[in-house]
Amino acid sequence: MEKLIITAAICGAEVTKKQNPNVPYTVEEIAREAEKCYKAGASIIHLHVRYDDGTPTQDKERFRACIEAIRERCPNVIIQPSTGGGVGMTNEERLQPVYLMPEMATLDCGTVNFGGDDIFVNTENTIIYFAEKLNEFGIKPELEVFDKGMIDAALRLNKKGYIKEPMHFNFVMGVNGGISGEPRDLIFMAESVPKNSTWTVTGIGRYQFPLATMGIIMGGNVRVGFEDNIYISKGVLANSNAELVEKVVRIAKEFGRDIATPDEAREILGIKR
Ligand code: KMH
Ligand code: ZN
Repeated sequence: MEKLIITAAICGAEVTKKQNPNVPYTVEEIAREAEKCYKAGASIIHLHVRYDDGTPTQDKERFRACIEAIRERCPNVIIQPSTGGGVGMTNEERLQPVYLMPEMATLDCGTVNFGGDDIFVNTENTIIYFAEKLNEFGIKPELEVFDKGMIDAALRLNKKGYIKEPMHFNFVMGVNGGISGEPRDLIFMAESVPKNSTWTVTGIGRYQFPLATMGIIMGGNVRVGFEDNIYISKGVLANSNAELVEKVVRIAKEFGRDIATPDEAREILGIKR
């Protein structure tokens, strides 16, 4: 089995300090959390950025500041900016970090309800437009799929040449409106991607560690972090994203799965620097 790639999604666009006071907002807080996660075993930082008051933004200069601050503390970690941003942002807003030429970025593969009146919109034309931008800049996409139909959408766009192989999927499971996070759901998702692709699993809320454990056993990879879950165990808030990463490392050790360094993750994902 390949080594385990751990991604830390340290702040997202929706979770707030009201829910967990340790959610990072400022450049300094984001860089500190990223460094702690890297030291704990994360090889990828999935990055959203905020203004100091917590407002989510896709502002290119804010991304630049956060990326530089993270690079100062951990020069080799893979930084994966979000092109999803926050619900309701325009395509051009969302695409801004791509112009900083990161080695990786997300590519959301369909529209999904996010609870209440929130809809995270990704029309087919949006997906194609974003895919072409990532191709233009040589950025490795992480294909964010919130449901099985989004895998099928990605495979169709692969056939049409918009998404290149080997594909790397992120199964985001347990979002209101997306696929649930039961064991049968992960098996269904993992069996639905081509054999030459790689995948990581993101369990939302209470699904985080059960799905992480399954991902470790099945030969997939794992994402944890405050974007997806704020608890280290039932009802107990995590002090840092790094605690969540450390827990994954402990589980992986129990099952004899070694942890990938950033360079090993690049090799596994086919990222050329
Ligand atoms: N915040 C969500 C609306 C991504 O990073 O690409 C979208 C999201 C997906 O988080
Ligand atoms: Zn995200």
